[in-house]
Amino acid sequence: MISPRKFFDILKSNGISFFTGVPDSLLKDFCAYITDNVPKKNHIINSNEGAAVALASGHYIASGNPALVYMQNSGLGNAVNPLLSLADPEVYSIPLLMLIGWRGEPGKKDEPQHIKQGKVMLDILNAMNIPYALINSSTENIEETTGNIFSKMKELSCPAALVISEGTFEEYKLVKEKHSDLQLNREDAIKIILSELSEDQVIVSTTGKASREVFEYRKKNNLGHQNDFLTVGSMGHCSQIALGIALEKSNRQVYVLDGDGAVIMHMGSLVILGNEAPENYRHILINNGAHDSVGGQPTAGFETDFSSIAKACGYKISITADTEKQLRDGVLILKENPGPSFLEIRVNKGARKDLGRPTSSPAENKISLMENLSK
Ligand SMILES: Cc1ncc(C[n+]2csc(CCOP(=O)(O)OP(=O)(O)O)c2C)c(N)n1
Repeated sequence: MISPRKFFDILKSNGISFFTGVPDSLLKDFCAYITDNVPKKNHIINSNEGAAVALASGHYIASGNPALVYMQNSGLGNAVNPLLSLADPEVYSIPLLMLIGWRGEPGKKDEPQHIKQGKVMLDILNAMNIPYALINSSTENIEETTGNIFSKMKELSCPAALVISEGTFEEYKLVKEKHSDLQLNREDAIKIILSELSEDQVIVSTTGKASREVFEYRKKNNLGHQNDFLTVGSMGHCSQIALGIALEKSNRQVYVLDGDGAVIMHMGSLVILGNEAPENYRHILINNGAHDSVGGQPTAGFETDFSSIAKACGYKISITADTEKQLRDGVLILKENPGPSFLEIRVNKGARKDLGRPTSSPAENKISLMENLSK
């Protein structure tokens, strides 16, 4: 194992002083270390991994210094376009170092959404001609391994990567942790929303703990999972999955339970939703100002006026709530009025330690919802 501080010092000795990316649970201790120890202007938690590659490119163009871009391997898909059409040696030839958390590493137990990504990740890097090195808890010569990758990155003036296995970093607890003092947390909000809705309303929930909490609520109340689509992967896309359902099934109210990190990741979707304007569409944003599911790193969620954005995009109703009463009243307004409507509920970050995971597979989840929708 390596301490986040030691790894940070290795990067620093190789000239890295600018950091950007999207957090990952395997990198959470390193992300926490840089949040505490890098000035805010030199560490930007970005909307998505492609934006982070572009920001790192701009940084290099202006400073001549490569930046570090951290991400979960799920984010490689978001980054492929700017990696190949901006930073690639056959285009602008921009050196940058990616730190990629290897979820779904073959031979290790992981969730269904990570298995395929984990299996093909090195092939994707190979296909893009991106030099990389693997680092895990028993790598002894991290300094040398990192130094070699830096040399290749500089020599070829190209993106390069360090692929990080689970358990590589020692624990680091964020000192500058921001705590909000709101009434509810995400799971409280989910319970309240679901308890206010009737049986036939379709729920599409976002990536991370929100979907696990929806699953647990249904299980605990013996309600079955046939009304829910749990978006276990494809972060930022649950609102478009819901749009696809809402446009086809205009007789069903469709509720999206979204996260601030996810909405920020693909915010362009709000423009499309406002333009398509399906009356049966209700978008609920559970804003905890954090990437709670992967370590609680801050988002710009509490600094963003989402309800004004939704209104400007064309949503017919846009409400904010901070308390249980405001949330219940808000859900009632959504239920009784034509959409598309938007409700933002601000909550504290954090989740139960014993939160479970869906016990049925994504494919089973899809089939039971499809059967239900076809009735
Ligand atoms: C493209 C992509 N990048 C990163 C991740 C890792 N990831 C999973 S959940 C999550 C945080 C989501 O934050 P938010 O939407 O605010 O929901 P919260 O976890 O706070 O409930 C992240 C970064 C991912 N699954 N996919």
